[in-house]
Amino acid sequence: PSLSKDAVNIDPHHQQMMQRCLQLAQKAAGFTTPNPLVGCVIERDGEIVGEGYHPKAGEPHAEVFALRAAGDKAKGATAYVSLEPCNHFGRTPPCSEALVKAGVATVVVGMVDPDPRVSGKGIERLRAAGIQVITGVEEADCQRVNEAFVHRILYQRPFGILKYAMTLDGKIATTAGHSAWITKEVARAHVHRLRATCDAVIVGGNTVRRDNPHLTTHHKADANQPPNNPLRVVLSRTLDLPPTAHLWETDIAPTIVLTQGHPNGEGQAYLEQQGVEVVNLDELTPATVMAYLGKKELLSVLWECGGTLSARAIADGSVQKVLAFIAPKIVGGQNAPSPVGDLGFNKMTEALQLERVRWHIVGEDCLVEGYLPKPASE
Ligand code: AOF
Ligand code: ZN
Repeated sequence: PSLSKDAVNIDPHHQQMMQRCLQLAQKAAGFTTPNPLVGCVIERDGEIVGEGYHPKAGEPHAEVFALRAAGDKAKGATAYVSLEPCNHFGRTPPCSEALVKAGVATVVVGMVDPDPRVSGKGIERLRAAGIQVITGVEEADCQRVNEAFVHRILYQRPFGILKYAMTLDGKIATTAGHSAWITKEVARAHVHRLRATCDAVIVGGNTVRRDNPHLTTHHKADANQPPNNPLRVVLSRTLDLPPTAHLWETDIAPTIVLTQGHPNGEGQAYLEQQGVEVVNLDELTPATVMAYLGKKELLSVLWECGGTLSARAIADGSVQKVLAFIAPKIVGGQNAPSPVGDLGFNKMTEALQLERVRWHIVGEDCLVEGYLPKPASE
């Protein structure tokens, strides 16, 4: 459904309240998969009488928490929600009915729900009950907060983020392969926050052999809870992997090794003994990996791999967003590795031009954030 036809989206007060919804929604970042991040604020006579957000799949939706907090004050109030209220019986009953029952007068919606079970029907139901509905408030920000959810709903695949750190001269390691550390603490803390909000981190066998990474997070959203580690995923055709690696420490975080065929029964048995799950896919490519992780209902994955795999992931449409950290240092080296391997381009005009680019200063380093252009087929 088109948002523009009745979008009243430049009222600064509405925008401010919607930003508050997004702030609430993001408290649960990394915990709601496969569900979206949603925040809700209920306001009456210029006073906030209830707030809520969706904490976790299976738990009540944002609107329910906000309505509970508002109690009788919801009558005649305005409800702000960052995502269209649902109109279906899923894990929980429809929020549209809850809003109607509570007697709210107005609902301000950030974005239409792309989920075909809901899309437009929640808004329709509210209007049919005589509630005034205003849509498209801070829509771009609402879309961005739920970009992974939206992508998975539309393409049945997780949203792929390629993250790398390189020197000012475009190297991710020295010629000898040494890479710790390229960026400083502030940028590294940023990566830990990112891992805490992604469902999986992917590397290739080469990275395990060369860097022995942990791929865990030190970031704690809640001081009383353990860090929210992502699923660690290794792609390896040969299963020729080191016998000891931090990734096999599965009491800290789960690890899956994805392979193709049955190349190495002994290697597989050894990994399984360590608690690593080994999965044989018919064909091992970034796209088949994304399809597999999509079936597991993951929303977002972080490619933290080397240049060969990152080029393949870009080429087969498994990367939607790029996060490139750039450290102001020069390491040199004709053969020192760079973040993206061969894409088969000959002319500079073929280069992939990132869209919606934003530049951030992160401590002493820089972070460039942007989206890859969608392939013509999407
Ligand atoms: C949420 N939280 O605050 C809102 C959602 O499986 P269910 O019953 O929890 O329904 C999930 C769907 O509900 C989700 O895909 C989205 O379309 C809609 N709205 N979901 O998890 C919320 N408002
Ligand atoms: Zn709902």
